[in-house]
Amino acid sequence: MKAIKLLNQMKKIRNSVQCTKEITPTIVSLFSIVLMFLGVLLSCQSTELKQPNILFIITDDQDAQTLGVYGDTYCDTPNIDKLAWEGLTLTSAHHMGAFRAAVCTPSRCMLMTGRNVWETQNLNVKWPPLDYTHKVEENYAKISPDDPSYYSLPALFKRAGYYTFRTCKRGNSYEGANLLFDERYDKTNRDAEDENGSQWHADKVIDYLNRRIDQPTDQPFLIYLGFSHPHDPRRAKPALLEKYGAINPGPPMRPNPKAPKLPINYLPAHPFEEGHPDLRDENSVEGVMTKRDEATVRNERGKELAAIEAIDTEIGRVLEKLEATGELDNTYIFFVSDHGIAVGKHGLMGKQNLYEHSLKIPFIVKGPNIERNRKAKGNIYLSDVLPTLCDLAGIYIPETVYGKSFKSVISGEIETVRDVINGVYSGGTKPGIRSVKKGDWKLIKYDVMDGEIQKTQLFNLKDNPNELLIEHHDPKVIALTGNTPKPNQVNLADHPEYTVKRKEMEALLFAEMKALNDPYRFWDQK
Ligand SMILES: [Ca+2]
Repeated sequence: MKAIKLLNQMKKIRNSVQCTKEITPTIVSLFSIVLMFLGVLLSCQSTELKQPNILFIITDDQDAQTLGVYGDTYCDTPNIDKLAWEGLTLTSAHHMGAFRAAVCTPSRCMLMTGRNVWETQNLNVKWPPLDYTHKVEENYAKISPDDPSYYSLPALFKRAGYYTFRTCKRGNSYEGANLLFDERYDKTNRDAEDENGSQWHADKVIDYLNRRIDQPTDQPFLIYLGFSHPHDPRRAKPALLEKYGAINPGPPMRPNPKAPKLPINYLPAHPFEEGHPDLRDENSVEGVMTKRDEATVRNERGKELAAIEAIDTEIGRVLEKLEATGELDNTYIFFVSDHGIAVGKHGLMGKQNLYEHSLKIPFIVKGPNIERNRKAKGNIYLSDVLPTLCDLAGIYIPETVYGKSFKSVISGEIETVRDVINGVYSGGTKPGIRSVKKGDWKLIKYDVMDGEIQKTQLFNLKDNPNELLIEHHDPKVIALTGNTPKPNQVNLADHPEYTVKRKEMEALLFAEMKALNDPYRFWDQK
């Protein structure tokens, strides 16, 4: 704005100077040079002011450690690796938790509203009817500022002039927000073939980008591209299954040497009932059911990586098309998952726990002015995404938001947006599981099965990043994982030298539960 004012003032001066005629031609041309310089300055500024596009890619149930940038080298993900190489990877990103078994639902509600887990309890999470026809303007006309969806991601971006596009699985999300995307597609695709696999969602985005090529427009876009894999059933094409030593659905009779090795925090069973009997994800996953033997877990991990590589291929197709639009340089590209997943870690198969593999998410962002190949902690939640996207697009951040913009982490000014990270699982017996992290320390508490199970775990994540337990020291487990834990790689909650640390973390957890309006209390919280 300042540059525009200055330019106008200069033009006025030049006009008045040219009118006086006594001024020499040299002075007039000097003014012209200054004007030219200001014009260049202004055009640079207007490029910077152009609203950026957002391509937000989200996978379903993905442990961050499946990706090379987080340390696992099994899975071939050249396109995701390239995003990480060209952008920023957050090493401490979380989904915060869930109060229902379908962890996806609160996770996606937090993403769409910027609210914390407990604040998403009364949102409209109905599934769209099978005969649903999308009429965005009618849907938008029905909402008022009293409706939470008025401040949801698609509504905020629609009001800011964006074209908002969504393709994702059916259900398990905030329907109030889904109703407000300009364009929406819903299909849960977990099969191997293209039409019922990850390709279907990529095709929808590619169709849209082709339209932008055919009919160029200045309208910025927000594309929400949600894949339904690697959530089970993890069905993949034969060539990919072969590559990762897996069969579909499994389990095989014996371990395939080509299958990914067991994770070092693998256990044949969780040491205690974690509080959700008959949970689908722990008992009914295709090809696994209640089995946790080496052949079954390695086969399932092979299927998981095959599904992730299939997603990576589709991301590559989308990015190639985005480049063809000529809009790649003005697009922020995010790659995240809705939460993590165990797939054999700690004897668990699902995400209904608060170990790092399930609480943390992969989080990569690449875009205008983001430094290449950088890692930062971030200490973020999915609730921070909405305010951050608003911040990047110059949209006001609504007061209903709990999350914080981490634009300053993206720009490299700061390393983290908060010191303390909470975790909630309250989808089974109550109150359930809670965790709190600060610095290197993490406390997890279980109060489940009507008080039958009351457990506390204390980990130093710097010394014990995989949250190994005494059960991981069992020679039979060591023989399977090939990993001999260090003596201090155990639950430290009952070790006398950590009594003070435990007390401190217990107090912190209680304070955080109160601050989050957690409706439950644990057996020892007064
Ligand atoms: Ca999920």
